[in-house]
Amino acid sequence: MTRDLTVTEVRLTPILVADPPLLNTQGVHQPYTPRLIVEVVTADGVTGLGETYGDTKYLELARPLADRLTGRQITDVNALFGLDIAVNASRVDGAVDVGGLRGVQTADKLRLSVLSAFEVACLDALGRALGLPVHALLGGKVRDSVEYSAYLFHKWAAHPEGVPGEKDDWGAALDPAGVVEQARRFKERHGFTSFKLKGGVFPPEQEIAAVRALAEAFPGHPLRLDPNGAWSVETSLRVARELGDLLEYLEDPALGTPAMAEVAARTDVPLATNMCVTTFAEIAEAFTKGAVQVVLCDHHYWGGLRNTRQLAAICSAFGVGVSMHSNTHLGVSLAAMTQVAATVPDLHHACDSHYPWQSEDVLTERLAFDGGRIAVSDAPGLGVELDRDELARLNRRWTEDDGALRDRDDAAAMRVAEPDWVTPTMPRW
Ligand code: GKR
Ligand code: MG
Repeated sequence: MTRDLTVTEVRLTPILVADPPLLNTQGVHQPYTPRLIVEVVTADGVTGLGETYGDTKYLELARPLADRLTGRQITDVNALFGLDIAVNASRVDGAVDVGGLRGVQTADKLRLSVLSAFEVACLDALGRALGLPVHALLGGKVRDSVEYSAYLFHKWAAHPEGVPGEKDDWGAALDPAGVVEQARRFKERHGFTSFKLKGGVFPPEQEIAAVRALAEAFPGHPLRLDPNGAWSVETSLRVARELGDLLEYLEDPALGTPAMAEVAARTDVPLATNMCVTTFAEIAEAFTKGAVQVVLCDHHYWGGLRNTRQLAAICSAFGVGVSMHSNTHLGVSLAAMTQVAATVPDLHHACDSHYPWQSEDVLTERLAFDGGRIAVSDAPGLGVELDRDELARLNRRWTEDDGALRDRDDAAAMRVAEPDWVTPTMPRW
């Protein structure tokens, strides 16, 4: 049977998704975070789904891309990456991404972050049209489930008074005991056996104590600590000395490749990053200097599932490990992460995911962690279905917002509680 794989429509739906008050070195998560859902519809009426960051600058780029994609084939993914989409340079604000803690911001990276959602949507549509899972389009899965780690955060019990937002039932975690309690709940609810603590929030001594408490409560479980570059080289080395035996890896202790290389040269603790190697252009320097031992890929900003596989191949050639970074995301992205992770042979660390923190989703059925793992779907495409009512509800929230929450800004959210808060200068400690 001949199929018509021509794209007849691309729907872009910006949404605001509830997010708990999770603390990081820049501030705190806002009560709602912006995401963008992309739907690519073919002449045959097949719809493919993609998801990416939903801040204004991503949306502005997605709109012309949606127009350009219409009329093309969903199989034309390589050409999609060649489409000439002008990036508004004023939207690329400097060397370090303030809100997202995701490394350098370049026009190309912004473009790739948007393209990735279109790539995933095309692959989902193609898989649905052919009756094949996305992993089959990427060469096939090499595992039946993908392991994720529990992503622990210091957090407040609730967003500041007077701030609209959804309640969460995780409670506060502002000291080592609170972190251990949170980890217990992650384990009870989802079966995770590997834990990552977001650091850079409290002075290193407190975060060292939290990791020690985790090691005592969960002996033998892999542990990681990620202060998002908040420490100097000397502080990083001190933490490495104190926690060396307990850590699977230390994630972005110091900011930037030169500092990471200096730390790496003076410790045996492996260093992971989603901040100093976030684009193909950054690989050569970091790998030559031995700055990182594990790259945490994020298919959004690396430019999709096929680029994720390319990155994994490069890492493997250099003997560098690969795993996955995550930012606040919904089930469409988790399904995409799982599909591609299933195809990467050298994936030896549990991937990160914020998903357990998201009480809302746009799927008819939430993806479930079992023993900390997500089963790799063999259903056509990504194997997930859109809940249109929920999509519309979250889009209404975005439409009704006065603009304050349409761009993630963790420092602004922190200022609600601490009016004098300014984005800290790194290194903080
Ligand atoms: O969501 O607060 C957060 C994280 O700090 C996130 O923004 C980072 O990009 O999770 C990320 C990381 O691993 O650095
Ligand atoms: Mg990180």
